[in-house]
Amino acid sequence: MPHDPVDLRSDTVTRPSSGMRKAIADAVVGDDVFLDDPTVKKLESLAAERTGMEASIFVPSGTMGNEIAILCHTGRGDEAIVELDSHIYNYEAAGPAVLAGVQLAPIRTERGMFTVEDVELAIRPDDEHEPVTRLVCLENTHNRKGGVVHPPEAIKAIRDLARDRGLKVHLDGARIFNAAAGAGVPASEFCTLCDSVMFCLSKGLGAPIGSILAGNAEFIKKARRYRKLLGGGMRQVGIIAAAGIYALDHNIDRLGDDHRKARWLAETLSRLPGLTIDLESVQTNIVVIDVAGSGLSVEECTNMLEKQGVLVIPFGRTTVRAVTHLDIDDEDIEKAISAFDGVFAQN
Ligand code: TLP
Repeated sequence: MPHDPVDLRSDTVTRPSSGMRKAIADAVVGDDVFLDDPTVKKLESLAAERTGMEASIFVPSGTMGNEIAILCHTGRGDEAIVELDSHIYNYEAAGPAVLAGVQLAPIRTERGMFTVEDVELAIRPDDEHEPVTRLVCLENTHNRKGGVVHPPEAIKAIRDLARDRGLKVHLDGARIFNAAAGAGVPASEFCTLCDSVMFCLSKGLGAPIGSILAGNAEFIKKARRYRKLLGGGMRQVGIIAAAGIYALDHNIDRLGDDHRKARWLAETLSRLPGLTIDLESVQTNIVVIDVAGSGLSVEECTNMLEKQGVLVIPFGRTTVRAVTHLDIDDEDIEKAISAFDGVFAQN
């Protein structure tokens, strides 16, 4: 029988473990749109506790969580400040424009976090010709910048300015528990600095579906209405929430191991001819590999690696991305290294 490929395309590819499947099978459920599902309620209160926020709501995806947050914090014609390489700006199908009627003001940064001065310069004056700046969106860890962690101090500086200027702060914390493991602090240290935070259960935490949006009780009440509007009100969804509870209980403490494997992979691959890796940015479970020096195109690289049983994704004109996660063990990393070796060593 052929072996499963070593799948490093994303930490979204994990499959529920047998323990998680048992939790799913045993879940007590009810109709969550009637607020009747005890397992969803349990997940939402556990997620609020872990983020240090007052309340939370279970949503089908990270994208929906981010978009609901933007809908809650803004009105038509407002502007939100985002990072140029952020998920919200690049990968949410222009949701803020389509759904909220909000214009995005992207700021280019080196590693994914703007300085206070960057934000200060982007805030619009009170002038009827201009949009009203209403929201600042942060991303931590920063996906396109290679999983970089921004410490709570960096967020606090921006939060202080935002408060001063009457702006809300939303954190796209799809991988906030990776950020927490990377910085060695609880996730709540990042989250409580913000007005809202979204995190994904379906990435490094290993659940098959689902994300959480957290904030104060008033914000979550509003979010519940927008979730309904977007078609995200789900029924006996305790069946999925049970996987989320399992993920929060079992799969957070092990994230450091994914980070160790990413570091090992990055350091080894960086020594191969034709590959360039910014090792400073490899702080969590993401490795961005620039293949320009190999003379091969990104497509040629991904195809050749696939033939050797290793999956990575194109991540830019000359870069591919490899992500470690709970279905990748040490042997998989060894296999990945030898596949890269096969493609690039004699290239
Ligand atoms: N990221 C996915 C792809 O969409 C790129 C991945 O494989 O990394 N915020 C951040 C920072 C994300 O990385 C993602 C997903 C999301 C939001 C959206 O989450 P989902 O996929 O649940 O909508």
